[in-house]
Amino acid sequence: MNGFGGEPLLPPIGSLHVILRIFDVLMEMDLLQRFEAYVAAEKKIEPKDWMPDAYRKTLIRQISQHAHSEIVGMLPEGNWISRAPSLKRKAILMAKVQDEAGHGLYLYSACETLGVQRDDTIEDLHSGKAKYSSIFNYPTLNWADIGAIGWLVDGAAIMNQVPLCRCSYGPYARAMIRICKEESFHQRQGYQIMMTLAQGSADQHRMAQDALDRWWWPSIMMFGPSDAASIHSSQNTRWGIKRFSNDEIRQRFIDSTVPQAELIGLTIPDPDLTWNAERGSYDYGEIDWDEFNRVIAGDGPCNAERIERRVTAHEDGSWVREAALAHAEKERARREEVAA
Ligand code: FAQ
Repeated sequence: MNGFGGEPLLPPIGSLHVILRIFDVLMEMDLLQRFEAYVAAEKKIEPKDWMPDAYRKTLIRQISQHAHSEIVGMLPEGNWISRAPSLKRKAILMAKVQDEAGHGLYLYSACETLGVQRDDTIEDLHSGKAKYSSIFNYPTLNWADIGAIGWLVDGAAIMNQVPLCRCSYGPYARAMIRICKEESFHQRQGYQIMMTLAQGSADQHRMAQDALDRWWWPSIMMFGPSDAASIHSSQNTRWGIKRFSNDEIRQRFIDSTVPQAELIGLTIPDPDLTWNAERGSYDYGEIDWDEFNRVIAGDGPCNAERIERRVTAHEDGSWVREAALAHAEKERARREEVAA
């Protein structure tokens, strides 16, 4: 293991157990101080650098949950590939769902650089031990929901993820750069669906408004608990993982989305939404935190269905993983034969 930026760690000295222990503690304190200074100087931590256990743990937690969200997030949209209203819409949606799979793969890979096995991470999702974004536990009832997901859910994802491009952990930050570029296409395709519906027939306009009514509050909840209730925020901000608080990013999302709704003639379903000229921001109504807590505890409208679909897909795909491993083994044996 290295120090930071590839510097070697000092070798331990002394032979007595107690001296070694004291030395270990001092070295750990020194490393922690140097780690925090390194992060504060906006330098990236790389997989082989020393890092506090809690930093590694919180990154594994966040990145794996993020990966699970991308993969579970394919399900509500995947439901609509066969029912998209035109060949063009079908091709676009298929590409988007494939992008989400790609995001999941970059993120599982970033997570593996922290020393966890992908199989274990996926098992944590299937057993209910690991969370994934609350938003994907809501049903997609009609085509307008696909527009609302792109516009609001991808829009919220970008708002949260652009700051993550500056995360102190190199592999996560780099993965986020590409993911954000793709998410901004997703947001635009969703908004374009909503715009088409909102400017279409009266029934289509109603569909768009109904989708906004159902997806608005769950989208607002995506940013996580209020700052007062957020348990990881202060430490993760200090470590350069989080750049803005949950409430700050939620507010930015609301401020940028309200004019987009107005532009296409839709109404945000919040009677308390008012422009606060003093703050230069919208004031908004009370979020139903009971609903949020129920959904993240596994009791949302689609939690059971989503996990069941994921487990079945994983089991159905076992032959692909076995074939890939057999192929890799064959290639390895062939290379050894040539080298011998
Ligand atoms: N859902 O102390 P905090 C997407 C949990 S990707 C479920 O504030 P933190 C792309 C949190 O994990 C969407 N659980 O936590 C797409 C923690 O529980 P734990 C996913 C939530 O980490 C679009 C507890 O509450 N994006 O949409 C949620 O500082 C369309 C306390 O919370 C990411 O994962 C929630 N909404 O801040 C795909 C971005 N919120 O772990 C398909 C990366 C909070 O102690 C189609 N993650 N919790 O058991 C983050 O930025 C952060 O983890 C936050 C939470 C901001 C989500």
